[in-house]
Amino acid sequence: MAKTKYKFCFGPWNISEGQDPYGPTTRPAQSFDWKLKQLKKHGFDAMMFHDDDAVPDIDTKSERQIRKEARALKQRLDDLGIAAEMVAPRLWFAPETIDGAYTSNDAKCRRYAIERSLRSIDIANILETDILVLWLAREGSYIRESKDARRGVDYLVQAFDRMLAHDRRIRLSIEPKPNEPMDHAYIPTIGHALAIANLTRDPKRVGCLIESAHAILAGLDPADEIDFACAFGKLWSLHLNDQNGLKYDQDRPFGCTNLRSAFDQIRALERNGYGRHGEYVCFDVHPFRTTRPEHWMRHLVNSRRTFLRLLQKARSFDEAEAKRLIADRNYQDLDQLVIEHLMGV
Ligand code: GLO
Ligand code: MG
Repeated sequence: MAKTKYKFCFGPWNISEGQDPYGPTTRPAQSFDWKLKQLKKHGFDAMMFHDDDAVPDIDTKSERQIRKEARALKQRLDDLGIAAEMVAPRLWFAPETIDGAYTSNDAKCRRYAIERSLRSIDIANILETDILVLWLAREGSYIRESKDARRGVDYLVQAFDRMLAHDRRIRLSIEPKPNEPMDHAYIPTIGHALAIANLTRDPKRVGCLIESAHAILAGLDPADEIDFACAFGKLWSLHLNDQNGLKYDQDRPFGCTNLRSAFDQIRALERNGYGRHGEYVCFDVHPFRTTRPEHWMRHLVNSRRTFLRLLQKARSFDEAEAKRLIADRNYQDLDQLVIEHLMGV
């Protein structure tokens, strides 16, 4: 079978300015046009969009205005030959989402979250992508007794059903993350995402997105998460990055910390044929705070470069020898085979 030719993307938020909870930005903001140009220049094919990346200040705009601005953006993307990989409602900034979005205790806030998601679907239609990514940032609890997690599931299903009914083609790609900003999230793993899909009106249009760092934060192996999602035919998007252990979400360059795990993630993508039906490899990575403006694209360029180098490693791995060692239950030498292959000796 012909080898998969992977397509790459990132989001405008991945060219971030360096602020953290303890200090301000360390780089001046770049314009959206600059980001689009960089994307093309560095061999990427598509951009991911939050709803308000596509239509800034979306909450102040009418449906008509939102559509008009989305159409103007589509024209710009077409002129530059850039696709939109997905649209994601940003449901963690507005005052209405302080206590959660779809699962807020306040009915008005829940309505806000659903309405905003429907507008995101309208934008996705105009940008010609059928993927709505749902990173359920504030769906969870800080204080367990403040929420009813069973009701939380019902609210999530109600919200997903509204989105599925709004558009017959849209597919919901749930991005699980176990914590941050919440203490505990309601959909912490791919298993949770795929289980809740079955409660919706159209389970086959509810799938998932795996982010390497989020899997690591959940104490899971990202490669196994990939295999699991693919066993259901439900891996529709991917945020590759890296994470150094159980601490704040780091969004480090792909492979920079867990090189062997990155190799295993690529092997999992390869054996499942990820990318053969138009799926993209997205890098949800951020520059280190120390990064100078003139080195601004390096984290993205390097992640893509590492991916392509590890892809060669995955494709040149001695599968016959691995098979022989597996048959002999000689996992010691299988382990060493992998290590030496990665070391290039
Ligand atoms: C944060 C998430 C975030 C989402 C993005 C798309 O931890 O990874 O970056 O991927 O907002 O919805
Ligand atoms: Mg992500």
